[in-house]
Amino acid sequence: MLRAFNQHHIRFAQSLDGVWDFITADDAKLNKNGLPKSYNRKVVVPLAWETLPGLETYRGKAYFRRTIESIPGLSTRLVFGGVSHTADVYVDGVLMQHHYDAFTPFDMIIEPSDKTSCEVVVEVDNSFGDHSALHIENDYYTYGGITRPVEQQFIDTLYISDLKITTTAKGKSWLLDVAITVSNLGDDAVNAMLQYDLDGQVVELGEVKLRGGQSKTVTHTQTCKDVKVWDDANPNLYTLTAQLIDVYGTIGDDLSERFGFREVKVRGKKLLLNGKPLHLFGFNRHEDHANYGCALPMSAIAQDMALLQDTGANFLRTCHYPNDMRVLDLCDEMGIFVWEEHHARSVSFDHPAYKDQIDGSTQEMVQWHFNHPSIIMWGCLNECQSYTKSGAKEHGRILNMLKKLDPSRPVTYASMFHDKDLAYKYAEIVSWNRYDNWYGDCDPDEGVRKMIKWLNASEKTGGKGKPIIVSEFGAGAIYGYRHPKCERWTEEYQVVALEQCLNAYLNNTDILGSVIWQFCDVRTTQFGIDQCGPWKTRPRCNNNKGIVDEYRRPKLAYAKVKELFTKARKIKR
Ligand code: ADA
Repeated sequence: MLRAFNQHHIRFAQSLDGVWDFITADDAKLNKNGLPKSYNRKVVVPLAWETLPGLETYRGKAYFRRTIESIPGLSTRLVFGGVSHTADVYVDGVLMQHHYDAFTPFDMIIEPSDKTSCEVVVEVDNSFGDHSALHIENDYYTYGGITRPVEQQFIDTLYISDLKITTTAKGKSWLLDVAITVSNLGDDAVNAMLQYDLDGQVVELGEVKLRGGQSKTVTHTQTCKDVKVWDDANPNLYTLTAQLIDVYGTIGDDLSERFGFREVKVRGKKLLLNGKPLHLFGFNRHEDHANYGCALPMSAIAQDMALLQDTGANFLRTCHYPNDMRVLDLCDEMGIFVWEEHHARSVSFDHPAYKDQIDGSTQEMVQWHFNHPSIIMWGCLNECQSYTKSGAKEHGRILNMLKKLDPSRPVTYASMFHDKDLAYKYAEIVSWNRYDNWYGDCDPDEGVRKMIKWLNASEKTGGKGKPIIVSEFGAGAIYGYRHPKCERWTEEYQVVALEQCLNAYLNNTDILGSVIWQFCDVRTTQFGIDQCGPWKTRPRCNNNKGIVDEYRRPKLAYAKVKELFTKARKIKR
């Protein structure tokens, strides 16, 4: 299932997760359409192919195939939660959809026919090169595969293609802004009645008329009283279902979204949720697991969220890309605040594909994840060139784009350039990645105080008076490597390093969020014996700064973080 809840009660939707045929391009003989003549493995989707024997480091193309049902006369909508990293989708041998980027969903429509089935082949490519500006050799692994769930839906000519919900506090009441988009796939003009159902209460929106091929967005604002607000202590969720009424007066199509009544605002140095100051205690988490690669099943995702909350954390940064929608659904349910970030870690703005790909990641992230109450800020451009004039301008462009796409959430980016950074003026929250006692030798307390003083000394910094988050800090520890001398890479060293940082940041009243790098150990791009690359120095070809390892076995630091987060949360709530 794409989501952790049912989005359709009328529209027929079924999961395409399960067994698909599979072959790599290295093994395949291709037919005249450029697709494999035969397949040599059965695999289960969602899948990172690196979990298959013999493909542990395979980089290149591979093909996934399966037959899907068709209903004569109805269109089929396919929704892919994520394909890593480039997908070309063929239906009955014809290329119908191209999508770049592992971390955003995409959909496609197969036109009606009189067939009762069709063959879907997905050509997947996880290679690096000139075609890829965001998926590059990096401090996390770009896996290959259909790595997130796939769904098939049957739709008529007219269907509900989008639903966006925004809540704004107004005294003791709330304004609920609903925007429903209806699309006409046919050539002829059509009309239908539109309504929505909010937990049993029906609001009629009247008739929508559409020309052939047209999409139209209908908006409505409703005042709601006596609502139960959403926050971390009480993550109250509501379900709103948009419904199209057909000529027989029955519901012909529907789309449900969940939302929470909550409002996030920046006020001076504070970040407010429903008017109350927020304190964020959290983790950066990559979607990575020793057993599943980036294709974590729901049970493994749920275990991560449970571990995160067990440490006393209330915040997750989805470094450095949009997450699986099921992660966000769980955060909505469990009251975990989220900084969701588009896909960029130290990317080059000069890459020829950069602009299209970064704009795509940004727009698709907001488009698909807009309704999650857990997302309290959008992030972008982790550790990119914010120290040059042109780099800062690019930060301004993306931060403005995010704000335009969604004015309801604050925007930020994680900077490693500190007092050389020229882009703070474009962000509403200043975020620093600091590794005081790992890469640098400075004392975390002294280091951060100096920076805060600098930031607030003059308007020229662009960050004066803005809220501050320490968006990354951490130290490497190899699971099981213990030594009383507390050397680098021991679990003991990580305890001391995190303790120093947490004591400095949690006790500093100017810092509203402390986000540990990182939740779990993750695989980095790997290099052979004769190759070099920036990640070759990473022991085990992993980034080992997790407080649990890649199997989720807790390191010594887990207990220390739990002690300090729990203590701080008691004081700051
Ligand atoms: C950076 C970066 C992370 C990771 C980290 C580290 O801050 O944002 O992706 O690479 O450093 O472990 O060095």
